[in-house]
Amino acid sequence: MDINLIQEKIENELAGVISPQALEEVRVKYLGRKGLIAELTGSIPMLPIDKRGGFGKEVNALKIKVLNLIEEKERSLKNQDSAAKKNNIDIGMPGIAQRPGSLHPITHIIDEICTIFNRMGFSVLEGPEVETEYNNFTGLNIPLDHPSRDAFDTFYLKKYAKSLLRSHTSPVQVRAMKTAKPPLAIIVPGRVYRPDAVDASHLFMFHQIEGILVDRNIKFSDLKGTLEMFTKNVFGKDIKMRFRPHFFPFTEPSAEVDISCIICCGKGCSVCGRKGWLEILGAGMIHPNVFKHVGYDAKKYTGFAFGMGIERIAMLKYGINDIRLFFENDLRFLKQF
Ligand code: 2U9
Repeated sequence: MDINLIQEKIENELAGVISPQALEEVRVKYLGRKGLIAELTGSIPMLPIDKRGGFGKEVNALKIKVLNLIEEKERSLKNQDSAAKKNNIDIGMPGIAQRPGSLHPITHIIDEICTIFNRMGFSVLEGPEVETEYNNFTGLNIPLDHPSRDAFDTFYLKKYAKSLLRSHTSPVQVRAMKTAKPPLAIIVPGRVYRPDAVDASHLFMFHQIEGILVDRNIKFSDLKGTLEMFTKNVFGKDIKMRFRPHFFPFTEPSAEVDISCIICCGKGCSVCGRKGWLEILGAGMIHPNVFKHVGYDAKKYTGFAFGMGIERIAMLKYGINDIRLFFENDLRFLKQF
């Protein structure tokens, strides 16, 4: 038996002792007539002759050490007790438990979504929030006269020409494509900025997750399968999905994606505006002009892209009716996650 380990165990036990009764229990357990140290002493004659002397010395040293530790603890308990009496504190009273913190709901849902895409082979990538006009617009085939380039829809920085606060996370994918060759499968979470008037469903800063997958022979059906896996993982296996034709400059063809309403399961209610469907994301096949901008051969490669607003997903999933709640830091709200 390792004497050092026994000593360590006794020290740990003593550290947890807060009353004279508990201290007496430890004393009896180790130093009592039938205690561990008496047992160790009793086992010496059973040892081979050449081991007895060394072991005996170790047991004796342990006994002295434990005696000293117990005396020391006794003194410290007495001191505590008299200090507590002086201040009228009941040291036996149970403490007030501290509630451990929890993740912010947005962080929580970003983690959850990234894990789902991670399992499908996507890598998570992040990038800067201050971007160039090129990465935010031009590289994505967004024409010079597109309304999203307007100062009413994008925060431009005065200090540096052609710099802005990114209005979507897509510039991170542009950067990734400029530096890495296909196959490429990435998922990009992060903050984005748009000068919207604040109300229950709009803020001037929110979070997005976007993803792209580029390889030879990627088809629209790959996009469908990937998004189906995603929606079922986040909202449950019974959820239905539909694609509505749409237009984005960076994808062709493009679609908006709805899920069957998670409140009324498609029957029609106030949350889905009696439609039975909730819009949750946009998606499409990456436009060949985007490939040209980043130096990919559009004849060789195809790819899909999708994007969603995280706050919207979180609001639907948790039944939250006001986006401002996420950023007011009201503990009554945050504690629920
Ligand atoms: C590259 C190429 C294409 C990302 C995409 C959407 C469709 C989309 C919106 C959802 C709600 C933005 O937060 S929101 O307002 N996004 O509908 N995003 S396809 O397409 C890309 C991205 C990067 C290089």
